[in-house]
Amino acid sequence: MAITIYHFPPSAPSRCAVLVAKALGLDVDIKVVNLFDKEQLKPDFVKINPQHVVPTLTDGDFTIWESRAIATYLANLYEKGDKLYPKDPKARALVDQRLQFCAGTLYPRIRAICFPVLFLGEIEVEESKKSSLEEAIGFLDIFLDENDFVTGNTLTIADISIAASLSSIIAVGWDVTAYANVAKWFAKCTLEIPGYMEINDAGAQQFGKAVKSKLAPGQI
Ligand SMILES: N[C@@H](CCC(=O)N[C@@H](CS)C(=O)NCC(=O)O)C(=O)O
Repeated sequence: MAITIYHFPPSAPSRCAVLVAKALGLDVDIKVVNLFDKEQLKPDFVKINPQHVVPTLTDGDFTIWESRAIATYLANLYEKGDKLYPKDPKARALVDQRLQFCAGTLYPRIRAICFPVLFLGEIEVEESKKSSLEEAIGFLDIFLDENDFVTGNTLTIADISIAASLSSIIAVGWDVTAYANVAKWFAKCTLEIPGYMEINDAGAQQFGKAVKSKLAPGQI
């Protein structure tokens, strides 16, 4: 059955879905939905996903969205081994917790800074939003104490989700060097996540450039 991912490279969640498909060695059809041109609101796409967000995945007649739900769906169905999304309940719970951390804490704090700049005309970032993001990156730094990756010493889909999110704000100019574990882990992810440069880097840079072009100087 053909798998299609509706994708927009500047979107971190969207890059996460495509990176996970790549890490699993899947041959997926990528259909770009340009959010800057509001293509997600076209009737054909809204028919597929009434919530009109990317990433959206179709696998034959099955449709799902939410990047981490896509990641776990793909790993559950198509992973040959059990490293990216371990089957052991405790190891899996830890991956799930880190995925939820990305969905519920890290990514929303990045979005709270970038969305109003990109789409609502804000040119300055409130200090409270900056400190809230610093706090989340600090939590990530603690998760990485004595670990190469966010759940231990093996790359999982949680690393892919978090790296995709964090790369967006790094591309805006956010400095993570004060968080030694995060900086080391991020550099490792750029080398070890399959297809990172090709799939993630250009999109993150495009996102960073778009946000920076609208921000007042010296904001980040
Ligand atoms: N929690 C979702 C976030 C998806 C999301 O908000 N996607 C944005 C781009 S980053 C989007 O498609 N926005 C278009 C819209 O809401 O119309 C996920 O992880 O997939």
